[in-house]
Order: sequence, then structure tokens, then C-alpha cells
Amino acid sequence: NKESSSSRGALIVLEGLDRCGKTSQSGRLYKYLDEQGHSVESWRFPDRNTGVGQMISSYLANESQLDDHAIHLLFSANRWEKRSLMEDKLRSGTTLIVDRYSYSGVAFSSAKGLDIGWCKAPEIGLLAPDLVAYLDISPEKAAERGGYGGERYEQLEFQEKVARSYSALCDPSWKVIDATLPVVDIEKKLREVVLDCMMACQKGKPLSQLWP
Ligand code: 2DT
Repeated sequence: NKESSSSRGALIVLEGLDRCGKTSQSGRLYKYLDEQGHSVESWRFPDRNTGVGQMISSYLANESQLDDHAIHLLFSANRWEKRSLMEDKLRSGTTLIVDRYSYSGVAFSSAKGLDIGWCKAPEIGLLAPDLVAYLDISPEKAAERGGYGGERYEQLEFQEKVARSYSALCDPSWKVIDATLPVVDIEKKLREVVLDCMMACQKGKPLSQLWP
């Protein structure tokens, strides 16, 4: 029996404000684990490659308008459409590094004023991450990093609200990493917590579901 004889991969989620360095740290972490011989994949949400993802992408580019609740549900649906593949990968031993997940979903929508309980509801039953690494930076510092792109949400005032939503969501299990440290220091801290987490999953930590 494959499932009981082989160990599972870990679901690693990176969260943080725009320009906190998530994407570059995901890339570095992926490269490191891959070179160490681990089975690993780098994922991101929104996944803009699906049909739902294309609707999200055009909304983010301000090419379409959607009700705040409707776009929230699309972001959630975009995770649901990847759920079974995610579970298959994890059970077959692949570790997934995921750039944004349900926490972005709740943080960004509740920053618009939507009720936090309402925002969390459609995420119930998605796989719970084994590790949430939060790259912590103030909205002001993030804004200094060469400015934002032109997408919706990439404005200081809104990022301040998102930061407050993230603080409301943050629980003691999150690994909060100072995103203003030198890149290599962040990378080192991230590797440590990720390797610990992968070890726990190998030793049989069960997969669980949101919200724990
Ligand atoms: P990227 O710049 O990382 O592609 O994100 N967002 C993301 C939400 O509002 N809800 C979600 O569920 C997710 C995953 C964060 C694009 C923007 O989409 C926001 C930034």
C-alpha cells in the first residue's frame, strides 16, 4: 500500500503584503529543495492558468469589474479546482511551496469591509497548510521597494488595511519572518522552518483541513 509505506509531502504556504519578497523567496526555496533531491513543486494562487484564473486575472488588471463577494468566491473556487491535485501530490510525497493561499483570500476581501466569517466560510474543507510563513514588512517599507505595479490592490492605503487583516488572522503557529532582513538571512530562516515541517510530515503528521 503506497500511502502507508511512503511519506507525504508538506504543504508550505508563504503569505505577506505585496512586495514583501514572497515570490523570490518561493523561488529560492524551491531551487534549494530541488537541488537537495526532494520532490517539490512551486505553486501560486491565484493560478491564472485555469478558466476561473483568467477571470481573476482580468479583474486584477482592471479589465473587468465584479462585485466584491463574487470575486472573493472566484478566488476560493480557484483553490477548490486545484484541491484534489494538491492532495494527490502531497500524498504521493511531493512537497508544495504555495505563494499565497486562503489567508490572502480572507485578508484582501476583509480589507474591503467584507465580514471575516463570511470570507472564511468558502475555504472550509480546503487542505490546511502544514506551515504558514509570513514575510513581515510594514506597508510603508513595502511601498518603498521600487513602487507597486499597476494591478488593483497595489496601493499603500489598501495595503495598510490588508496588513491589519493579516494581523487579525495570524495565529501562534505562523512562522513570522522579518522581511526587511537581507535576502540570504530570510532564506536561511525559511529553510530551517520548512525542513522541520517536512520532517514532521514524513514522520506521519496527518493532513488536515481548514479551518483547524
Ligand atoms: P499576486 O500578485 O500574488 O499574483 O496576487 N488575492 C490573492 C486575493 O485578493 N485573494 C486571494 O485569494 C488571493 C490568492 C492578492 C494577486 C492579488 O490577488 C490578491 C494580490
